[in-house]
Amino acid sequence: MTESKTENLDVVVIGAGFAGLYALYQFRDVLGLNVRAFEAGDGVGGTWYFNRYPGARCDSESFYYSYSFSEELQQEWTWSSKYPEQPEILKYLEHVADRFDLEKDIQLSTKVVSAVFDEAIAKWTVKTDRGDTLVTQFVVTAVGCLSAANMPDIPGRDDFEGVSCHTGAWPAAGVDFKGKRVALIGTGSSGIQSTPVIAEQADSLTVFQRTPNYTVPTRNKKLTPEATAWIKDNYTGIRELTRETAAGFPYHPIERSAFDVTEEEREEIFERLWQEGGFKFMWGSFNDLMQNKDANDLAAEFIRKKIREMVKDPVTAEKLCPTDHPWGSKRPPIDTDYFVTFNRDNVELVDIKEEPIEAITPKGVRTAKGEYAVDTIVYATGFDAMTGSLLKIEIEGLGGQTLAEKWSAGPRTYLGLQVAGFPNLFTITGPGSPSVLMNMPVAIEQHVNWISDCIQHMRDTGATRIEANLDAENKWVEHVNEAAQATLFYEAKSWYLGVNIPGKPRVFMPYVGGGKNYSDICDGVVEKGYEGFELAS
Ligand code: N01
Repeated sequence: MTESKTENLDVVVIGAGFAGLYALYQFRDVLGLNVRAFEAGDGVGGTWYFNRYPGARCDSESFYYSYSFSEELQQEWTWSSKYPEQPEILKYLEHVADRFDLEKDIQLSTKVVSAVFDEAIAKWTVKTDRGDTLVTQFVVTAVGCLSAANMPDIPGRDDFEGVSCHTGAWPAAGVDFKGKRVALIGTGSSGIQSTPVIAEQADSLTVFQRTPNYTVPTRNKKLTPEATAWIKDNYTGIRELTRETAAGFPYHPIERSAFDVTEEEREEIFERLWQEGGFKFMWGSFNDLMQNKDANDLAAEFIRKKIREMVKDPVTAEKLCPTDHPWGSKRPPIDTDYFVTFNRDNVELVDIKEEPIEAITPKGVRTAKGEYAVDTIVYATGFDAMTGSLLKIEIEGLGGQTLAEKWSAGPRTYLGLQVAGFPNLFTITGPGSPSVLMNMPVAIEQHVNWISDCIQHMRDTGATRIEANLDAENKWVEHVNEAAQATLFYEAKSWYLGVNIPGKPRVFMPYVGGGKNYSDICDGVVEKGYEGFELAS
């Protein structure tokens, strides 16, 4: 515990990952406010600090999965490859913290435990687990959408005598797999990225799969000096395009249905994008894959065909073929050598729909068919997404209502930015905003800029308090639901819907309406005098 102190601030930022670092920079250096950021990790980086599992890398290309706010920063930083690994992205974020002298206003190794709104003074009292008390006009959460690790409650989990680790809370010292028998539970993006790397290092790897996943090759490659020079020369246009598109990628959307072309042309398009690798398979192919099940089936079958070609054992190949949800209705992973890893002699796939996990024993994993003795268990079991990290903090708004009470039937926000009943609290990439359906830095910069403009507007007009209006919030929640229901997203048991967490309300949390459309809505709200918000002095 550090010495107890009370500070008066303009803004408390919770988190020092991509969102928190930029928020601190923007509020402190651009608006000139008195800001302090609190970060649970022992270093900055958020997601990229905690997700150090083997194989962790970004699924968006480096030149657009990065900040756009500083021309100097983007000119001086050089990415090594299209999809850099976690250490490089963490280094980038450390460089940003250093370059903009952010660390002096970040308190590391500190969790915010509560925030209580005092109506009389229109300020928040924030407390940390290190005994700090802060009185602040604004609280801005930058806690990340995927940062509350989900450790499944499997009987006997704590009795395991070997090493257990979660991909989203990976030990900073690393995990040595050499000579070890390893169990890996979970086949989402994290499990899919780590499987090939662990398989190379360990004596044996047993992958416990509950739901097979569609994944498309990454085809990572080094960025040549020519490619880097082109990117740096064209950053202005690249960044503009990321703000003009639905998913925040700098590529023009394809205006073509899967049924606008012949079968041969369709195969050729899928094949070309499969060879190119990455998310282009989704947004560079056809525009109806997430709306039309028949179109989606064609993409899904193409991927299943590839799985059957790559995996030598037909029984294993069939187990790896997803059939119970449309492609893309769960966040699609991209991979490096995932499926071919199951051709290795030291890798085994266990389908836990066939043989459910009954318990973790002191020696390994016991399923309905027997015990798998292992030395290490890797939980690649995902996150309590979008709301988990916010609800870990005891946030108390007007009338003593807590955020947990307000969201007991699922998150309710206005634009994913504010919650009625919680004035002067802003949630960067909060539920109800495009957030995880976008290239995150683009979503983050748009939110931070909007909040920053809003605070500046309040200063200019003498307002001291802003709160989302309940009616506007209700209409927005309805709109978010309707938008999702018009897509195939509802057909999967995904973390987008909270289905991965027992007891969590089933509510589609991100806004599927698209980044550009969403930012236009946010701008329109400002143009209409912060329509749907109540500002007061
Ligand atoms: O988590 P997930 P993740 N018993 O929730 C299984 C982002 N990300 O960490 O599908 C057995 O996707 C679960 O099974 P099922 C990205 O947005 C980004 O992999 O629920 N299994 C599933 O297979 C991603 O979507 C990047 O049936 C259990 C797996 O665990 C998000 O983070 C890299 C279980 C969890 O998959 C989350 O990905 C990595 C249980 N009790 C992640 N509980 C980059 O861009 C869960 N599972 C770099």
